[in-house]
Amino acid sequence: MVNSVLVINGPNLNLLGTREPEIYGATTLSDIEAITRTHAEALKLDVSFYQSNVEGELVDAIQGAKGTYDGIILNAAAYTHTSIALMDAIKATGVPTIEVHLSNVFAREPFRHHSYISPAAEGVICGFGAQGYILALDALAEIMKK
Ligand code: CA2
Repeated sequence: MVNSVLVINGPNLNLLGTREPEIYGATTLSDIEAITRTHAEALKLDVSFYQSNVEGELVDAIQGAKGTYDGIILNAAAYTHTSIALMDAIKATGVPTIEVHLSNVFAREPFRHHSYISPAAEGVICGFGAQGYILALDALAEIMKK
C-alpha cells in the first residue's frame, strides 16, 4: 500500500515569491509543490497540498487527515505562534506531523521563538527554505517505515 502525505500551508504563504524575497526567497508556493511532488515520487509517497488563510479551515484539514493520510507536513505560518486550536487538532488527529518553516524562526523576532505546534509535532525543520519540505518528506518516510 502506498503511504500518503498531506502538506498544509497557512496564512500568506500563497504570496511566496511575490513579496519579502529577502526573507522568504523568490520561490513560489507552486515551485515548492513541484519540488515536493518530484521528491515524493522518488520516495513512492502520494502527496496532496492544501493552503488556507483561515485558521478554522486549517483545523478542518488536520482533522480530515485522520484515516486518509499517514503523515502531515505543516507550515502553519503566523498561526504557529498563536494557535492552540491547531495544536489541539494535531494531538486529536494523531497523524504524525512535521512542522516546517522556511526561515530560521530562532534568528528572527522573539515572538517567533515560541511555537504552539512543536509540542504536538514529531519534529521541527526550519531555516532551509523550500528544502525544508524535502527534509520533512524524508523524515516522514522514515517514521512510516517503523
Ligand atoms: O518561515 C516560515 O515559514 C514562517 O512560517 C512564515 C510565516 C511567519 O509568520 C513564521 O514566523 C515563519 C509568514 C508567512 C508569510 O509569507 C509571506 C510570503 C510573502 C510575502 C509576505 C509573507
